[in-house]
Amino acid sequence: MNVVYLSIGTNMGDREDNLKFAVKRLAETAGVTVEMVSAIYETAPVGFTNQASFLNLALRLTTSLSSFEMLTVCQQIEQELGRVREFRWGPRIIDLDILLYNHENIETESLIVPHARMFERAFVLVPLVEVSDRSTEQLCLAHEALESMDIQKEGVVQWKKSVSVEEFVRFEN
Ligand code: PH2
Ligand code: MG
Ligand code: MG
Repeated sequence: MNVVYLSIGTNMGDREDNLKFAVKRLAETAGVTVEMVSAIYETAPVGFTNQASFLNLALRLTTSLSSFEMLTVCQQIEQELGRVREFRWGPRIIDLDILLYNHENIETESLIVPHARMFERAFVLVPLVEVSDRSTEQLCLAHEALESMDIQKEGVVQWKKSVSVEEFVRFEN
């Protein structure tokens, strides 16, 4: 089994429904088991700041799928929610990013793991540490980055407490 961490973000439409739909679809995917979902955070936009605030969460899953099959699953869910790619770091209905895939380092045109900017982003690290331990070097780095940078305050505020995966799966839209 492969252990995978994802980050999900949204700042368009009904943001909570978008997150719920995405987690539900992941949980329903053959070969994927969503193990734990973080709380939902409301986060100030990073990169391009003149846009609405985001809701972000992180989750841990186990899967028999390869990293590239996981990427395809993520892209399919983005398509289902009608994501249109406008510009880099711009507003999005949903964004599913693979943060970690086991302890692997992957550098290809379509997929870079660990996610290139994850260690600098509070909106990624705060939810990630909630669903992770220090079992691999990359997770150790994530915990340490969060502790040492004191970036909790950088516009990342808990918006809704963590709930069980079952609660996401029950979601109807
Ligand atoms: N995603 C981005 C760019 N900026 N800012 C926040 N707060 N949350 C995001 O998910 C996010 C972002 C590109 O993927
Ligand atoms: Mg992203
Ligand atoms: Mg993305």
